[in-house]
Amino acid sequence: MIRLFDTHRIRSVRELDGMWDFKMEGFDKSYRMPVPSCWEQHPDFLSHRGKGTYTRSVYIEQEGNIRIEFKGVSHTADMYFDGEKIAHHYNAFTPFSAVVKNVSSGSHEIKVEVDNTFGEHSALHIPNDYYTYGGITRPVSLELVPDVYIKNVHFTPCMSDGKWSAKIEVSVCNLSDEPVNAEIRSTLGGCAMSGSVKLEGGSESAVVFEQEFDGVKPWSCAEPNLYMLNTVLSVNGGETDDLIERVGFRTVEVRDTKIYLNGSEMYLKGFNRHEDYAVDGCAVTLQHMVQDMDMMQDMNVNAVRTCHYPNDERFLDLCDERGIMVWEENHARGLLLKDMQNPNFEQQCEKKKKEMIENHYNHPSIVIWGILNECAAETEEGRRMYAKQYEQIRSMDTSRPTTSATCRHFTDICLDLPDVVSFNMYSGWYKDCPIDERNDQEIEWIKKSGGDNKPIIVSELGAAAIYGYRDRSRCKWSEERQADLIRDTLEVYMNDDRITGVFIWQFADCRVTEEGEWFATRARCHNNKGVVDEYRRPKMAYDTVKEMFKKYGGVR
Ligand code: ADA
Repeated sequence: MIRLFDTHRIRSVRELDGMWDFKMEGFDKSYRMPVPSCWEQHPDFLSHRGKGTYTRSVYIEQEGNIRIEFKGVSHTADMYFDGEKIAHHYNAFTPFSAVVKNVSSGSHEIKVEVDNTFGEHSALHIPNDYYTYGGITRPVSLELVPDVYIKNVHFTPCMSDGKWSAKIEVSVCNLSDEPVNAEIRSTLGGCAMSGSVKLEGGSESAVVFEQEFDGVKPWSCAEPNLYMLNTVLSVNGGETDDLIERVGFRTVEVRDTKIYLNGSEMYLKGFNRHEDYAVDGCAVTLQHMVQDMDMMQDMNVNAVRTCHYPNDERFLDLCDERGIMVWEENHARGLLLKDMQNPNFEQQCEKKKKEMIENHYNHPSIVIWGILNECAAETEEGRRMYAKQYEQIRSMDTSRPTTSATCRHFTDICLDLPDVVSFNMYSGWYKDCPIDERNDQEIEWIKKSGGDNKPIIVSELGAAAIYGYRDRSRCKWSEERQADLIRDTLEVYMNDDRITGVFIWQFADCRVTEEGEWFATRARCHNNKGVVDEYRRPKMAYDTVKEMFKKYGGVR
């Protein structure tokens, strides 16, 4: 399943999930590997960094253009169709696609060379406090597209004078060499919008609708109303293509030190969640995504942070359906200036942000875009890159605020750049200091360092515990101490009117790399700060969070 709803009725779509042929560089054996999955699930590749090749055949019934889309390949892919290279893509967490024109009917071969090695070629996937898996880790689809097809549809809701309206941008591609006139018709609820566009051969263009919508209900945490936005493209009077998006009417505003959803002040309370599940690796199945969502909602969350990368769209679809606000984050974690000076860094970040926003733009649940978690915000060169990245986001989307989680306490020189200031703080864990005193110091510093009169989010707080380790001394690493620290920390942050949200680090234990010496502070080569372990077995802190998040509501 690619999304939690059908995105086409006219366009032919075939999902290519299933068993593919597989070979791993340096291994003589031939394998059959499930797609999507991580190759680490196979006994031969438990911790393997290398290059694997996936192949399968596809039968094309009628001659025409095909579009192959990968929702995620970890972490670099080279795609071939009948032996010809048709795409190269870096990064596990954003989708990519390729179009092949005039494919003959009959059997054809798709080959994907996948690389999860570390090195200068990879500025974002590096040894880290999470694991970079290998494989085709998210769903794959094959579409038959006409010469003139819909590339994407972006929906931007707006509330003015008590009335909902929206800007709808329909981007269209012309694969043929001949100019074409295309008719576009979009429908949402009982409203229909029509327009036409002339496309020169080999060009792209867009049709933009600005429309008021009477009688629609807003998307909110309490009532996440969603609408199907159905766009049909016609040529010479015949309907030839379509794209169905699912959207919501909601506004996100930052005013002074607060965040407002549809004009109501919000207090975001939730978890940081890595895409990592014991046996799935990062290829988290839909049922495990739903289990995660059910458990987080059982703990009374209203928000989730996709640390530290764009998530699988099916999880974002779940957030849309459940009224869970999302801080979606471009891929980067804990990069020092030397890492940010990798010659590939800036172009890899720029491309990933573009892919993240282009593909996830319509999710009403995404209420804030994040970048560069704990990167070199204390340096002038780092500041230049932060500023450039915020500028890129704003050039693509002015409907959502921006932020970045810092740990460069008292030295960060970028707090004036985002709309929302966020900081990671582990008072009582990494530093044995009074939580309230440390919080006062942090906020006073933020206000004097460019963050004054901005919303403040505590983007990470928490402590580690080994599942099943109980100790009456309540020592560190026991479940008791983790529960105590989370309770004491939330008591401070959720009672501080200067703070407008908290994200606990983290929902579930996740695997980390042995490289980079993470092993020394990560027992089991896992980050053990989950309130559930990697098999989603609750620790004592589960009930603490459930109690605390119930005690303090999401809307002040
Ligand atoms: C940082 C980082 C997280 C995780 C956390 C921890 O704040 O952003 O990814 O590494 O620390 O567990 O220490």
